[in-house]
Amino acid sequence: MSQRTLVLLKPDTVRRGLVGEVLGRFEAKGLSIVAMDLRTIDGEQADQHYAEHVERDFYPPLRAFVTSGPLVALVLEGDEAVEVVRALNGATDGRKAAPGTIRGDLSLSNRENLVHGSDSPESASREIKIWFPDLP
Ligand code: RTP
Ligand code: MG
Repeated sequence: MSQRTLVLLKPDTVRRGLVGEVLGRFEAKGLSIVAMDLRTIDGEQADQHYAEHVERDFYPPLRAFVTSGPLVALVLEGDEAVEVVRALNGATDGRKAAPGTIRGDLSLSNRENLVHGSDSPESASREIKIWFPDLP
């Protein structure tokens, strides 16, 4: 079933010049870009996006990281897009993520792990509203 999912190419992806590499993997898989924007977010938008994590110990450095520079926000669409993107991204910790995944191939960090993908269709619709409120 065709789905939409919210993807972030986090500030480390932009800083490291890996936007083309990472975006290319999603495109090569067959997912369509429905919306895409380079933007720098403030702490309030980070809190909204990561509402489930704001009370966690790891949140303050995560908040500092995601607000540290421009990121690329995307809506991708395709068959089972939520699960497909999570599989392409790999495990959260780049040191443990399987080779062949974006994080497994390109990240050595548990925080600076290059990408975000919505974790369920419900999260995807919540996050898409936050990032692209005008998207039909
Ligand atoms: P994401 O939400 O970014 O797609 O990543 P995820 O589902 O794989 O991981 P999640 O548990 O939702 O964590 C969100 C982001 O927080 C950072 N993080 N740091 N212990 C730590 O220092 C820690 N744990 C998670 C990562 O940037 C992770 O992607
Ligand atoms: Mg998550």
